Amino acid sequence: MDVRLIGVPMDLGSDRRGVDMGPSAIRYAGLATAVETADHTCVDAGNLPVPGPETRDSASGEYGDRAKFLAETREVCTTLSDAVQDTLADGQFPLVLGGDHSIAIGSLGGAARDRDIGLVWFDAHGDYNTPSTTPTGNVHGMSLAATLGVDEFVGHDWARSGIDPANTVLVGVRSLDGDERDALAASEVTVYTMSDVDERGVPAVADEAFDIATDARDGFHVSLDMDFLDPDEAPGVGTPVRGGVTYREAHAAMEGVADHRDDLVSLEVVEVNPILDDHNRTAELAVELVASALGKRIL
Ligand code: NNH
Ligand code: MN
Ligand code: MN
Ligand code: MN
Repeated sequence: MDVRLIGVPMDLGSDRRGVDMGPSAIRYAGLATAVETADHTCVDAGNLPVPGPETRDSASGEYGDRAKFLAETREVCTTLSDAVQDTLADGQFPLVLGGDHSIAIGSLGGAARDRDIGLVWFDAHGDYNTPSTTPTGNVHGMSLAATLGVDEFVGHDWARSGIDPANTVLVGVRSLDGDERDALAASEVTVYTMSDVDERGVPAVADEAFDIATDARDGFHVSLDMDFLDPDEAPGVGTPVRGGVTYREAHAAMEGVADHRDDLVSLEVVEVNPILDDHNRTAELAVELVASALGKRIL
Protein backbone atom coordinates (compact mmCIF):
# COMPACT_ATOMS: atom_id res chain seq x y z
CA MET A 1 0.00 0.00 0.00
CA ASP A 2 0.94 3.66 -0.19
CA VAL A 3 1.84 4.97 3.23
CA ARG A 4 1.67 8.70 3.96
CA LEU A 5 3.60 9.96 7.00
CA ILE A 6 2.01 12.81 8.91
CA GLY A 7 4.19 14.31 11.65
CA VAL A 8 2.54 16.12 14.55
CA PRO A 9 5.19 17.78 16.76
CA MET A 10 2.75 18.28 19.60
CA ASP A 11 3.73 18.65 23.24
CA LEU A 12 0.87 20.76 24.61
CA GLY A 13 -0.89 17.71 26.01
CA SER A 14 1.81 16.59 28.43
CA ASP A 15 4.01 18.12 31.12
CA ARG A 16 7.44 17.08 29.98
CA ARG A 17 8.93 18.93 27.06
CA GLY A 18 10.58 17.05 24.23
CA VAL A 19 7.83 14.86 22.84
CA ASP A 20 7.45 17.47 20.08
CA MET A 21 10.75 16.13 18.72
CA GLY A 22 9.26 12.65 18.38
CA PRO A 23 8.50 12.91 14.65
CA SER A 24 12.10 13.96 13.87
CA ALA A 25 13.56 11.20 16.02
CA ILE A 26 11.35 8.57 14.40
CA ARG A 27 12.24 9.77 10.91
CA TYR A 28 15.95 9.89 11.82
CA ALA A 29 15.66 6.29 13.03
CA GLY A 30 14.83 5.27 9.45
CA LEU A 31 11.07 5.08 9.31
CA ALA A 32 10.66 5.64 5.56
CA THR A 33 13.17 2.90 4.70
CA ALA A 34 11.55 0.52 7.18
CA VAL A 35 8.14 1.11 5.62
CA GLU A 36 9.62 0.36 2.20
CA THR A 37 11.31 -2.78 3.54
CA ALA A 38 7.84 -3.95 4.58
CA ASP A 39 6.93 -3.70 0.86
CA HIS A 40 5.04 -0.43 0.83
CA THR A 41 5.67 2.90 -0.81
CA CYS A 42 6.19 5.82 1.54
CA VAL A 43 5.59 9.52 1.06
CA ASP A 44 6.35 11.99 3.79
CA ALA A 45 3.82 14.83 4.09
CA GLY A 46 6.03 16.62 6.64
CA ASN A 47 4.85 18.06 9.93
CA LEU A 48 1.61 19.86 10.72
CA PRO A 49 1.97 23.28 12.35
CA VAL A 50 1.77 23.15 16.15
CA PRO A 51 2.11 26.23 18.38
CA GLY A 52 4.73 26.14 21.14
CA PRO A 53 3.56 26.36 24.76
CA GLU A 54 5.64 29.55 25.31
CA THR A 55 3.42 31.52 22.97
CA ARG A 56 0.08 30.45 24.39
CA ASP A 57 -1.89 30.53 27.62
CA SER A 58 -2.39 27.05 29.05
CA ALA A 59 -5.83 28.05 30.34
CA SER A 60 -7.01 28.83 26.80
CA GLY A 61 -9.84 26.34 26.67
CA GLU A 62 -13.26 25.95 28.22
CA TYR A 63 -11.93 24.13 31.31
CA GLY A 64 -8.90 26.34 31.94
CA ASP A 65 -5.99 24.46 33.49
CA ARG A 66 -8.18 21.42 34.10
CA ALA A 67 -7.60 20.70 30.41
CA LYS A 68 -4.48 22.63 29.46
CA PHE A 69 -4.14 24.14 25.98
CA LEU A 70 -7.51 22.72 24.98
CA ALA A 71 -8.08 25.51 22.43
CA GLU A 72 -4.72 24.78 20.76
CA THR A 73 -5.37 21.05 20.93
CA ARG A 74 -8.59 21.64 19.11
CA GLU A 75 -6.78 23.66 16.41
CA VAL A 76 -4.11 21.01 15.84
CA CYS A 77 -6.51 18.07 15.99
CA THR A 78 -8.89 19.69 13.51
CA THR A 79 -6.02 20.09 11.05
CA LEU A 80 -4.85 16.53 11.68
CA SER A 81 -8.35 15.16 11.27
CA ASP A 82 -8.55 16.77 7.81
CA ALA A 83 -5.07 15.49 6.89
CA VAL A 84 -6.03 11.92 7.81
CA GLN A 85 -9.34 12.16 5.96
CA ASP A 86 -7.56 13.56 2.85
CA THR A 87 -5.00 10.75 3.00
CA LEU A 88 -7.73 8.11 3.09
CA ALA A 89 -9.68 9.87 0.33
CA ASP A 90 -6.51 9.71 -1.81
CA GLY A 91 -6.34 5.95 -1.26
CA GLN A 92 -3.25 6.19 0.96
CA PHE A 93 -2.60 4.80 4.43
CA PRO A 94 -2.19 7.40 7.21
CA LEU A 95 0.76 6.80 9.53
CA VAL A 96 0.67 9.54 12.16
CA LEU A 97 3.79 10.36 14.19
CA GLY A 98 3.47 12.06 17.57
CA GLY A 99 3.79 14.05 19.54
CA ASP A 100 1.89 13.40 22.72
CA HIS A 101 -1.22 11.23 22.81
CA SER A 102 -3.67 14.14 22.62
CA ILE A 103 -3.21 13.93 18.84
CA ALA A 104 -5.23 10.71 18.77
CA ILE A 105 -8.29 12.98 18.90
CA GLY A 106 -7.28 14.32 15.49
CA SER A 107 -6.22 10.99 13.97
CA LEU A 108 -9.52 9.43 14.95
CA GLY A 109 -11.52 12.44 13.86
CA GLY A 110 -10.24 11.76 10.35
CA ALA A 111 -10.19 7.96 10.41
CA ALA A 112 -13.71 7.67 11.80
CA ARG A 113 -15.24 10.41 9.66
CA ASP A 114 -17.96 8.71 7.62
CA ARG A 115 -16.58 5.37 8.79
CA ASP A 116 -17.66 2.97 11.52
CA ILE A 117 -14.31 1.84 12.93
CA GLY A 118 -13.04 0.11 16.04
CA LEU A 119 -10.02 1.11 18.07
CA VAL A 120 -7.13 -0.73 19.73
CA TRP A 121 -5.16 1.50 22.12
CA PHE A 122 -1.85 0.08 23.39
CA ASP A 123 -0.88 2.01 26.51
CA ALA A 124 0.31 1.76 30.11
CA HIS A 125 -2.41 4.31 30.89
CA GLY A 126 -6.15 4.54 30.29
CA ASP A 127 -6.21 8.08 28.87
CA TYR A 128 -9.79 8.11 30.13
CA ASN A 129 -9.60 11.12 32.44
CA THR A 130 -11.84 14.14 31.98
CA PRO A 131 -11.39 17.73 33.16
CA SER A 132 -13.04 16.79 36.46
CA THR A 133 -11.03 13.61 37.13
CA THR A 134 -7.57 14.52 35.80
CA PRO A 135 -4.81 14.84 38.39
CA THR A 136 -2.62 16.79 35.95
CA GLY A 137 -4.77 18.78 33.50
CA ASN A 138 -2.85 17.12 30.67
CA VAL A 139 -5.02 16.33 27.67
CA HIS A 140 -2.88 13.32 26.65
CA GLY A 141 -4.40 11.59 29.69
CA MET A 142 -7.94 12.40 28.43
CA SER A 143 -7.73 11.67 24.71
CA LEU A 144 -9.58 8.35 24.78
CA ALA A 145 -12.43 9.88 26.80
CA ALA A 146 -12.48 12.86 24.43
CA THR A 147 -12.67 10.79 21.25
CA LEU A 148 -15.45 8.66 22.75
CA GLY A 149 -17.25 11.86 23.75
CA VAL A 150 -17.91 11.09 27.42
CA ASP A 151 -18.77 13.35 30.37
CA GLU A 152 -17.43 16.90 29.97
CA PHE A 153 -16.53 16.07 26.39
CA VAL A 154 -20.20 15.78 25.53
CA GLY A 155 -20.89 18.72 23.23
CA HIS A 156 -17.24 18.96 22.11
CA ASP A 157 -18.08 17.74 18.62
CA TRP A 158 -14.61 18.64 17.32
CA ALA A 159 -13.23 15.87 19.57
CA ARG A 160 -15.89 13.21 19.18
CA SER A 161 -15.09 10.47 16.68
CA GLY A 162 -18.35 8.57 17.04
CA ILE A 163 -16.43 5.35 17.69
CA ASP A 164 -18.51 2.88 19.67
CA PRO A 165 -16.93 2.16 23.09
CA ALA A 166 -18.05 -1.45 22.59
CA ASN A 167 -15.55 -1.64 19.70
CA THR A 168 -12.78 0.02 21.73
CA VAL A 169 -10.03 -1.91 23.50
CA LEU A 170 -7.18 -0.87 25.79
CA VAL A 171 -4.19 -3.20 25.99
CA GLY A 172 -1.25 -3.13 28.41
CA VAL A 173 -2.82 -1.00 31.13
CA ARG A 174 -1.05 -0.74 34.49
CA SER A 175 -1.60 2.84 35.65
CA LEU A 176 -5.04 4.32 36.19
CA ASP A 177 -6.03 7.29 38.33
CA GLY A 178 -8.79 6.65 40.90
CA ASP A 179 -11.79 8.25 39.24
CA GLU A 180 -10.51 7.27 35.80
CA ARG A 181 -10.53 3.68 36.95
CA ASP A 182 -14.17 3.88 38.05
CA ALA A 183 -15.22 5.60 34.84
CA LEU A 184 -13.50 2.98 32.69
CA ALA A 185 -15.03 0.16 34.71
CA ALA A 186 -18.48 1.67 34.13
CA SER A 187 -17.84 2.11 30.41
CA GLU A 188 -18.22 -0.38 27.57
CA VAL A 189 -14.52 -0.16 26.74
CA THR A 190 -12.71 -3.51 27.04
CA VAL A 191 -9.59 -3.20 29.18
CA TYR A 192 -6.75 -5.74 29.11
CA THR A 193 -4.36 -4.99 31.92
CA MET A 194 -0.84 -6.32 32.28
CA SER A 195 -2.30 -8.98 34.59
CA ASP A 196 -4.31 -10.29 31.64
CA VAL A 197 -1.13 -10.29 29.59
CA ASP A 198 0.65 -12.21 32.38
CA GLU A 199 -2.08 -14.81 32.53
CA ARG A 200 -2.89 -15.27 28.87
CA GLY A 201 0.04 -13.91 26.91
CA VAL A 202 0.14 -11.12 24.34
CA PRO A 203 -0.97 -13.13 21.27
CA ALA A 204 -4.22 -14.31 22.88
CA VAL A 205 -5.05 -10.93 24.42
CA ALA A 206 -4.19 -9.00 21.27
CA ASP A 207 -6.17 -11.34 19.06
CA GLU A 208 -9.24 -10.87 21.22
CA ALA A 209 -8.68 -7.12 21.03
CA PHE A 210 -8.60 -7.20 17.22
CA ASP A 211 -11.72 -9.35 17.14
CA ILE A 212 -13.59 -6.79 19.24
CA ALA A 213 -12.30 -3.82 17.25
CA THR A 214 -13.03 -5.43 13.88
CA ASP A 215 -16.67 -5.90 14.86
CA ALA A 216 -17.04 -2.37 13.56
CA ARG A 217 -18.12 -2.32 9.94
CA ASP A 218 -15.23 -0.43 8.33
CA GLY A 219 -12.10 -1.69 10.08
CA PHE A 220 -10.02 -0.34 12.94
CA HIS A 221 -7.37 2.14 14.03
CA VAL A 222 -4.31 1.32 16.13
CA SER A 223 -2.91 3.85 18.57
CA LEU A 224 0.49 2.84 19.92
CA ASP A 225 1.69 4.75 22.98
CA MET A 226 5.34 3.78 23.37
CA ASP A 227 4.89 3.58 27.15
CA PHE A 228 3.01 0.34 26.41
CA LEU A 229 6.51 -1.12 26.54
CA ASP A 230 8.53 -1.59 29.66
CA PRO A 231 10.82 1.41 30.33
CA ASP A 232 13.82 -0.95 30.09
CA GLU A 233 13.01 -1.19 26.39
CA ALA A 234 11.51 2.24 25.81
CA PRO A 235 13.10 4.75 28.21
CA GLY A 236 12.35 7.75 25.99
CA VAL A 237 8.75 8.41 27.03
CA GLY A 238 7.30 11.11 29.26
CA THR A 239 5.42 8.90 31.72
CA PRO A 240 7.21 5.55 32.02
CA VAL A 241 5.58 2.85 34.16
CA ARG A 242 7.36 -0.31 35.23
CA GLY A 243 5.95 -3.69 34.33
CA GLY A 244 5.27 -3.14 30.65
CA VAL A 245 5.58 -5.55 27.76
CA THR A 246 8.94 -6.82 26.59
CA TYR A 247 10.57 -6.23 23.23
CA ARG A 248 9.32 -9.55 21.86
CA GLU A 249 5.82 -9.12 23.27
CA ALA A 250 5.54 -5.73 21.59
CA HIS A 251 6.56 -7.28 18.28
CA ALA A 252 4.04 -10.07 18.77
CA ALA A 253 1.31 -7.46 19.33
CA MET A 254 2.31 -5.59 16.16
CA GLU A 255 2.51 -8.82 14.16
CA GLY A 256 -1.08 -9.36 15.30
CA VAL A 257 -1.91 -5.95 13.82
CA ALA A 258 -0.33 -7.08 10.56
CA ASP A 259 -2.42 -10.27 10.58
CA HIS A 260 -5.48 -7.99 10.53
CA ARG A 261 -4.12 -5.42 8.13
CA ASP A 262 -6.88 -5.86 5.60
CA ASP A 263 -9.03 -4.14 8.22
CA LEU A 264 -6.42 -1.62 9.37
CA VAL A 265 -7.53 1.92 8.48
CA SER A 266 -4.78 3.95 10.12
CA LEU A 267 -1.93 3.76 12.62
CA GLU A 268 -0.27 6.20 14.96
CA VAL A 269 2.77 6.03 17.21
CA VAL A 270 3.02 8.55 20.02
CA GLU A 271 4.87 9.71 23.14
CA VAL A 272 8.46 9.22 21.92
CA ASN A 273 10.51 11.77 23.87
CA PRO A 274 14.09 12.06 22.54
CA ILE A 275 15.20 14.30 25.44
CA LEU A 276 14.53 11.51 27.91
CA ASP A 277 15.81 8.74 25.63
CA ASP A 278 18.98 6.69 25.72
CA HIS A 279 20.48 7.87 22.40
CA ASN A 280 17.61 7.29 19.94
CA ARG A 281 16.62 3.86 21.18
CA THR A 282 12.92 4.42 21.71
CA ALA A 283 12.46 5.96 18.27
CA GLU A 284 14.41 3.09 16.71
CA LEU A 285 12.14 0.66 18.50
CA ALA A 286 9.08 2.59 17.30
CA VAL A 287 10.33 2.16 13.73
CA GLU A 288 10.78 -1.58 14.19
CA LEU A 289 7.32 -1.93 15.66
CA VAL A 290 5.71 0.05 12.84
CA ALA A 291 7.46 -2.22 10.34
CA SER A 292 6.06 -5.28 12.14
CA ALA A 293 2.57 -3.76 12.20
CA LEU A 294 2.79 -3.11 8.46
CA GLY A 295 3.75 -6.68 7.69
CA LYS A 296 7.54 -7.02 7.92
CA ARG A 297 8.42 -10.62 8.74
CA ILE A 298 11.61 -12.42 9.72
CA LEU A 299 11.08 -15.07 7.05
N1 NNH B 1 -3.03 9.39 33.89
C1 NNH B 1 -2.10 10.49 33.87
C2 NNH B 1 -2.80 11.79 33.48
O1 NNH B 1 -3.96 11.75 33.17
C3 NNH B 1 -0.93 10.21 32.96
C4 NNH B 1 -1.23 10.05 31.51
N2 NNH B 1 0.01 9.89 30.77
C5 NNH B 1 0.14 9.22 29.62
N3 NNH B 1 -0.92 8.63 29.08
N4 NNH B 1 1.24 9.10 29.09
O2 NNH B 1 -0.76 7.70 28.12
O3 NNH B 1 -2.20 12.84 33.46
MN1 MN C 1 -1.40 7.42 26.07
MN1 MN D 1 0.69 6.18 28.28
MN1 MN E 1 -8.65 -12.41 14.61
